[in-house]
Amino acid sequence: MASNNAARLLMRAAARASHVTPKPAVRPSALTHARIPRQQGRSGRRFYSSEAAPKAAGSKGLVFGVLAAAAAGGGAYYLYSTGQLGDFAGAGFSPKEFIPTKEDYAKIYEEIAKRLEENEDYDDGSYGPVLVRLAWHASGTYDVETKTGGSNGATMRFQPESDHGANAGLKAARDFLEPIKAKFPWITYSDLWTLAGVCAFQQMGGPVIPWRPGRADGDISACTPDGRLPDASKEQKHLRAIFGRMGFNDQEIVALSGAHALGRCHTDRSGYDGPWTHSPTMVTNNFYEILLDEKWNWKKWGGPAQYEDKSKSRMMLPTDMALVKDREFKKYVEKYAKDQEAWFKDFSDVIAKLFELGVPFKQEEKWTFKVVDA
Ligand code: DDH
Repeated sequence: MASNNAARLLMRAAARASHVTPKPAVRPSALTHARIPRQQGRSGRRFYSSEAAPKAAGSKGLVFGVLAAAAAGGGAYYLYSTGQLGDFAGAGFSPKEFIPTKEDYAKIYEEIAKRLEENEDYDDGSYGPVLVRLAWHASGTYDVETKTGGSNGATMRFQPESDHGANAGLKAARDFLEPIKAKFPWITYSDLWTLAGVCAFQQMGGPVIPWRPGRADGDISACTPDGRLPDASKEQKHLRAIFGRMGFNDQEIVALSGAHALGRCHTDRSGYDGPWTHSPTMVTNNFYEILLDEKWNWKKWGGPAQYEDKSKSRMMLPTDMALVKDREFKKYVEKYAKDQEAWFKDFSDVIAKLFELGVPFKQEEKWTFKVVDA
């Protein structure tokens, strides 16, 4: 994506990586050898507030419930009020039937995009990576056999799912989206979380991802059992079992894993530590490049077993390394390392599929949203 937005992101990533004035012509992979300092002491810890969890659908304080209507096209929504509609008078809708259009969802996309970097002290300066992880963890619980789990329902709002080990730290993403949900109460949490994932990925320089609305929020009874998301300490057999249960093949597993170009591990969330790449707020195929090109050693520390590169500034999980240990997986790692466009295309297809697992859409048409110059 040679957009201005991508160029801007690249410059910021370079600035963060080197603390020198960025040169606009730097290629993402050229950042590979720059060292990004661990942001000790100014991480996002303060953001996982100890406030009460967002109120659950059906709970006493909920102002609106939103029900996807059975109407053809699935675009009609009805708003139910508990008498506080006046609070939302400024939000531009009335208690009547409200049928959101693509433009209404585009407004939400824009709002998320504008706020992604509102707090430069949060992690590497963007909520983008943690929003992508929220959308993935909401969707990756799907079980193709029982047709349970998936993004429909947004059941991570409830305990026990919010407390599942794999979801540690995602409160930061859910809390980030609360003011947006308050401003646009007609969107379901499950549509909002996946739209936020799409928005974050695109805004960080990734490919366009088709998306459509139609997810309904579930209740606590739809929470999925613990253990449906991957365990980072495991290897290829586990990856095939977990992603196979969602309905993904080897190529799709490898394509999805490239999302680890983004973000970082946090010792107080997963226990692991550090970013995968030197440009953690920018979507590139750098994850595959360094997986192949760098020399990875076990990190000597008291934490869980993970790999680090020679400069000790980047990390890999055991599940990441499985992608080059396994011959079938490695073929795709090599392909995506060589060809970012091929990865962008495959990633767009597979993430769109992931975000739609198990959703009974009424709307056939998928929409794409333009990258916003935020
Ligand atoms: Fe991941 N991921 N992920 N991941 N993931 C973590 C962070 C992020 C695994 C484990 C971890 C995907 C696949 C896997 C993102 C996106 C995606 C962390 C660190 C662990 C651990 C959490 C923390 O400490 O904050 C494992 C295991 C797998 C696997 O087996 C394949 C996929 C498929 C995606 C995706 O989006 C499609 C992102 C983004 C992050 C960075 C989050 C952040 O806050 O930064």
